[in-house]
Amino acid sequence: MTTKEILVPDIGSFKDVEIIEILIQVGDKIAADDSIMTVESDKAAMDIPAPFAGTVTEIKRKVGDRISAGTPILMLDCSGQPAVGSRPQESASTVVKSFVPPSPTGEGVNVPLPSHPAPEVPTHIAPKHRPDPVAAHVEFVSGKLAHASPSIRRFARELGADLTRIRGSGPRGRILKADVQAWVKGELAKPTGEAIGLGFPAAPVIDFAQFGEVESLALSRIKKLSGANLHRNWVSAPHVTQFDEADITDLEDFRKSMLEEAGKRGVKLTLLAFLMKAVVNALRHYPSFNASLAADGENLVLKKYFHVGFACDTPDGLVVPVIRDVNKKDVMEIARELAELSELARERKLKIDAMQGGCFTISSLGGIGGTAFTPIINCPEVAILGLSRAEIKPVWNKVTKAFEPRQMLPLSLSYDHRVIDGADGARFTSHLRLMLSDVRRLLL
Ligand code: CAO
Repeated sequence: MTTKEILVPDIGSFKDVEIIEILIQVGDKIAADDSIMTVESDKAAMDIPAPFAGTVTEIKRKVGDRISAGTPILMLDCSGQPAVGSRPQESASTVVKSFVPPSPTGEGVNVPLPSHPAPEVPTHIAPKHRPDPVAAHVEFVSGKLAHASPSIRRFARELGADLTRIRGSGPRGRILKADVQAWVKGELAKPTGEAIGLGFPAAPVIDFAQFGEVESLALSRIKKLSGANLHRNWVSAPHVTQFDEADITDLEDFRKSMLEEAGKRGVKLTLLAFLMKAVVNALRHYPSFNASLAADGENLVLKKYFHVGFACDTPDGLVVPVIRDVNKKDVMEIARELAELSELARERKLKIDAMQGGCFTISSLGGIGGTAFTPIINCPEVAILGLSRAEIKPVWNKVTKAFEPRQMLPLSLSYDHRVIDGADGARFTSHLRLMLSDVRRLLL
């Protein structure tokens, strides 16, 4: 066994520099010029390459130690290596790459290229290894500087990882090998939503703990699923939200007058049940709202059935049960089904088919509060109706020429502008206003 002690080669002005990373382990078989460790001065990082091939038998230094030219760093078993000793250690080529530490506010800001001294390159470096004075030490993409040692840059390059998108967990935010590996794993695990070619810049990875105490809470399965769908729907369908108000004073009087009778039949007669009927009436008048874009993007599939979904808030997140054939059911039956499906949803007993086949969705936040919101279309449906809290407001009566207190229900209709024009959006909510202002019309 021919064991050689490896000393730090002449590294120019790099004296008493700190080892920031050891890139090999005892037992590793390394080739000549493989990086052994990375050292860092206050203005540059540098990889120390192996002068010959061999097997590492001992590592004499650890991360944090300070070294200069001549410091023993490694024992290398060079048995069976033809080139052993054929190349003086002093002539080992050294790849020098400097970095510029990221500015504390550098993210997303168009940072100008820093003017800093060219790295001091040992004179014995072979020309092919001489780094470009700027390009080799700075990853400069999208105005962000990455702080990583040359070996990590090489590693990232091999994996096709963009260092500017990786947050370093090392000292002063330096990117470590583990950061690159974690980033690549994260990228591979991402849903393939990027298939629709949106080309968003990645959101910055922020360590919130640096600002104060934090706690990590896993998202529920429903939240993860609905989140991905909501995101896709929001970006793939051009949304427009039409706001309106419906006078439900008479409807509410009627509903309240029926509460006792409904109660005797075991039904909680809610406003939402009437809204379902009013929506189906409007869908009949405006068939493009009861439609989906065909996959070819060239046709509209008009539906002759009227299945209406309703957003239901559960402890695990949002689900959308669907009431089938609303046109064939009376308000009592709808109210009963609303209650049954909501209960099943909250007990996590809703079957998949109870959430399929919807033509249109109603999202009611009226029981909670708010004046208006922009609901996200439940694609492939083309419209969704949001309901906010009904309030008594002064409304001008043209006949009596006086303000009257009326109960007004805020409507927020989001629609897919690829399918529905703004004029039809306004017509649809006007139709709903008409239906809701005179409950008798729902019978027609
Ligand atoms: N204005 C004023 N009061 C309203 C109202 C409105 N628009 N809508 C409901 N209310 C009242 C009800 O009359 C009821 O009052 P009482 O208890 O005095 O009878 C109370 O608010 C509670 O109603 P509710 O919300 O339990 O019942 P509902 O039939 O109106 O709604 C359901 C059922 C399932 C839609 C609802 O429970 C729910 O989950 N809403 C949240 C939906 C949601 O999260 N949407 C957001 C989706 S986008 O993220």
